[in-house]
Amino acid sequence: MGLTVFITGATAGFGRATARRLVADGNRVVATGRRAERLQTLAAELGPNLLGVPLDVTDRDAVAALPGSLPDGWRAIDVLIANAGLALGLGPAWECDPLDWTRMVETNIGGVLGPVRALLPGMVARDRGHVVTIGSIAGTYPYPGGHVYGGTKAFVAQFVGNLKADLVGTGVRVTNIEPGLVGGSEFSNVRFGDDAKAEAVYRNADPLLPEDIAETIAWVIGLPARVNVNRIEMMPVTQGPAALTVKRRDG
Ligand code: NDP
Ligand code: 8X3
Repeated sequence: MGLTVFITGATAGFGRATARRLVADGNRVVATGRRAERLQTLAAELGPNLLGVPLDVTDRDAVAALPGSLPDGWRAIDVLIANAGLALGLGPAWECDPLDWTRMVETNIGGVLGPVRALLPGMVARDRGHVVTIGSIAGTYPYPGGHVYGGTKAFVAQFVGNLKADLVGTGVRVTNIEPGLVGGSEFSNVRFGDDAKAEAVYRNADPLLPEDIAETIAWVIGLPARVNVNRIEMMPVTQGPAALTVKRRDG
């Protein structure tokens, strides 16, 4: 029998690609996000194994009401994919809008903690389940302009490690997937608020695609129940870490 999977941020990018992939694999998916019309379109495309539920992950009451607020038959979630997230801006820390920092923290940290806290008790009680979070290489490798975005993803990586420590001895698994450059999503459009600037990020770079992330998630949740993949770092072959920088005062 297929799994019941709950995805945050399924209206675009990785979340939508993962919903498509997991339904095609014979699972049932609760697809969430703020843009209800996109969820309706996805439900029309994928049929009865896709349940669209509008949800803002920063809405604490709505998140805390999970899974009881879901329809009968959809409440025993086997897999949570805590994917919703965003970066805002790429300027230096001292020039950014402090409200952008707040939104990143509330979405990328609060928006992971809320669904995990709401759905984990059921998984532990059933002694089976899997929490998959979407971190980023930005949580490991600092880069100019990454400040709070990278900080939120570092939080997610450490949180998942600590969850693993709590879950030892249960049948619940936890995995943080940490991608690098991925095109074909709205990530950079949201970050820059400028489609031309977003397009330039990926031009001639042959980035990863959302389907590559979906493939990785499908693999990791399909492994035998004894296997816990703690973290996966993935980049396109065109990307690598930069050397440390030294700014000389003379010359
Ligand atoms: P997209 O912008 O394409 O998708 C982001 C998704 O998150 C959308 O479905 C959006 O839905 C949802 N979302 C944003 N804010 C909220 C909110 N408050 N409540 C509910 N849903 C929300 O980006 P990606 O698919 O590229 O990114 C997915 C995840 O992967 C993010 O966590 C991102 O940080 C991470 N990531 C992305 C990389 C990349 O290069 N693209 C690389 C590494 C990690 P809606 O607007 O409808 O609410
Ligand atoms: C998204 C990848 O390199 O823009 O997490 O931070 S990056």
